[in-house]
Amino acid sequence: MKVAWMFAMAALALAAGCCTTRDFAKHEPVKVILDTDMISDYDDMGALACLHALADAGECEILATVSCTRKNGSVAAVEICNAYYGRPDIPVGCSKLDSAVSGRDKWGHKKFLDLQKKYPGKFKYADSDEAPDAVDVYRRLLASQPDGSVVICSLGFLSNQRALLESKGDAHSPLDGKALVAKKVKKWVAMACFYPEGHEYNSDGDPVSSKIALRDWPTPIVITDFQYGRHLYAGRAIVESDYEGNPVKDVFKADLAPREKINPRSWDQLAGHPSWDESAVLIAVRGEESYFAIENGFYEMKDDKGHDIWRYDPTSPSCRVLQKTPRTEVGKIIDELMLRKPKTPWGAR
Ligand SMILES: [Ca+2]
Repeated sequence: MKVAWMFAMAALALAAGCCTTRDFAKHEPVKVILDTDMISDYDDMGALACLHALADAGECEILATVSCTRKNGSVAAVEICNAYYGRPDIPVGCSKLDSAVSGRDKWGHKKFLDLQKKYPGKFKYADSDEAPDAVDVYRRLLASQPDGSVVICSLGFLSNQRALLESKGDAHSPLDGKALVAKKVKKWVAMACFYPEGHEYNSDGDPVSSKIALRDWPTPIVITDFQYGRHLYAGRAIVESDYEGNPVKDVFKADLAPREKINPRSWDQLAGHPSWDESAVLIAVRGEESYFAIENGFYEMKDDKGHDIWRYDPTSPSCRVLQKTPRTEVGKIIDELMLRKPKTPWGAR
């Protein structure tokens, strides 16, 4: 088994090597604010793991990690992952909007709460509502960064983007939210929406906020939608690894369907779980043209219930991604990143 595992690791490294060792680390680290839900699904945790691995490689700098969901263990799950990767001091925050999705009793949330039992002392905010206001975190970090330098990567509901746009000038900056975003944000990469037309979980959860955020955002938006990530699989490799004390493995192991339950129609497949959120992190750090074809256009929300529509327009600065590199190859790149061990796990020196 161990020999088979080593062969599997070597094959993954070989498959991903052509893409991980090329020019990605040559550019200045991309400054990223990650916005996650961590309430039910767990591709968020895979995405956060990829982001830390890319930070370890010098490809990005993680400015902040905030939650768009409330009254749950979302922020603590993020803090535990940040601590595991040796970055316990990354600023965290949580939405304060009444319309934000909230609760500890949602499907799949137990695995995030279980992390608090397994890793005591590795988090400050057992309940996400105890964390600072995500808008204040956004405004503080954005105000402190060079103009046009920050990439926002959202993996969940669009509540924080709406609240940020509607924020007023404060001690961090006299600019209102929209002006601050226009000045500091290079682009917003969002895992959201169902194109060319339909409904999707992230854009449906707080639909009025989605509509406002997508309508009023003043810089380019890159959308990786439901359709792109649905058949992009990763995560089996870390579940079947011999890693111990790894919160990313813990979360994937809790919910990934076992091999014997896989069938052609199941959500999970032999390679793992749909990697919607991991695709957003790859786009945020390595760019939308790294492994993806892009189609420029505009998004539209037809109503206040999250009905997504994509309008093709080659003159638009915004785009959605489509397949370029085969999804099986992108999945291997994600697995390789998730399997990288932290430079300084739990901050050990
Ligand atoms: Ca998510």
